[in-house]
Amino acid sequence: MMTKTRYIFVALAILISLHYILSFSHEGYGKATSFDNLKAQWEGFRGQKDTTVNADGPVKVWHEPPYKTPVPEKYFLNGTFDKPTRRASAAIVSLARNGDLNGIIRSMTQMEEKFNHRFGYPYVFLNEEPFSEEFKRSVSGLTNNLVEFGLIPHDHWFQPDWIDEEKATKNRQWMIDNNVIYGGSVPYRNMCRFNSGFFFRHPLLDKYRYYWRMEPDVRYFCTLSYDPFLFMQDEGKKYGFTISLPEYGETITTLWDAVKEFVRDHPEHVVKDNAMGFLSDDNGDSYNRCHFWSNFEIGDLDLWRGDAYMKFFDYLDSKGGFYYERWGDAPVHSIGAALFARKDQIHFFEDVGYRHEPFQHCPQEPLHSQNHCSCDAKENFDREGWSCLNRYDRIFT
Ligand SMILES: Nc1nc2c(ncn2[C@@H]2O[C@H](COP(=O)(O)OP(=O)(O)OP(=O)(O)O)[C@@H](O)[C@H]2O)c(=O)[nH]1
Ligand SMILES: [Mg+2]
Repeated sequence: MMTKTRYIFVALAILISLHYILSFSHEGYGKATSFDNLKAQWEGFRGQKDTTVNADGPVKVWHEPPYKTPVPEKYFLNGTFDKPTRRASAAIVSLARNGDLNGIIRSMTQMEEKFNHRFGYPYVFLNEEPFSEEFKRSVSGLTNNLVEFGLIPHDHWFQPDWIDEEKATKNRQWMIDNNVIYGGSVPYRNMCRFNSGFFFRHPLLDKYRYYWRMEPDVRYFCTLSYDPFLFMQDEGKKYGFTISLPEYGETITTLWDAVKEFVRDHPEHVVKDNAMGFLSDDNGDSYNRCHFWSNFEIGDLDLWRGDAYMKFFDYLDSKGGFYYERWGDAPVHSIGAALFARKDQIHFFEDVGYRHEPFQHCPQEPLHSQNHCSCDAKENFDREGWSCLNRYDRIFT
């Protein structure tokens, strides 16, 4: 005799098979169901409290943002002389010009002091021009670990030939006239497009799975006594941030339209339990301009190398918005992470004190004392009215 559970399984199997047969044999059915499905994902997940099962099996349903649960003890080194017993496949990655040397020295000295002298991760520096001997020597001298310097392939950096230069020039002039930050700069646009779609394809990164993005002249305020890469790897995280804020609207006038078009045409790429609630206050209709500030990122390179994001980037690139507007890598990465990773795979590094002018994230007590943070706890972007952390928090409640 069949048990009740078996009946349910058999019925489910028949339903799923029927759905697949119909999806393949009737295009309309396939589109309609997957789009409906998608809409339900955007609308339905907020507030869901029960355990849920997706294609990967049972997944935890969060009742509060995951960062409220302390990082497990097992990731920490305890005594000062405690050595890591294992390491992730990861590197600290920095895009820089030769002229950024002093700023890089300042950032890297802190990176070593606060974290990496204990953990021993390698560095990769990328540039569209060859690094000078002085740059290479100075930077290599700051660490005992491997430091590699890579040249960016021409086509990964410079404005593609198919961009209508007349239109691009006219739009840059409009931005200059309207005081849009970096509105007149082509190199800035090259940088944003490179960071959005190419840095993770550089051959020097092929051997790594995780990266920590480091910019010149940033501050790392606190001691980090655990390995964030192992944490990301073992906990299945894909993207980590410290500060989130709204993007300047003038730089992304048509970005959201392009995102919506992509999602309409490729609903199969949007994951269940995504972070759309971080990006949109009206279930995806409009973009609230919230993004993770990408000058700090700890991420899984495979998120960007995957089919979903690669297709997404190509789609955006084909619109020309990196040059006709001034699409930043921060909103592009953030939208990519929010749609192609589950919301619980996006991690707020609350314990990492960080400053990139003009904003900082300073951990509050007890983290501030535990991690010996050298920032003023009152100066903390999370408390500002226009931090987007509340949008991140609310997707878990
Ligand atoms: N090789 C190279 N690196 C660049 C270029 N422009 C910017 N970068 C690097 O790209 C990253 C982001 O550039 P930033 O100029 O810091 O951009 P931003 O953070 O939006 O602006 P700031 O507020 O000025 O820091 C940094 O790591 C820079 O060193 C460039 O033309 N060539
Ligand atoms: Mg910067």
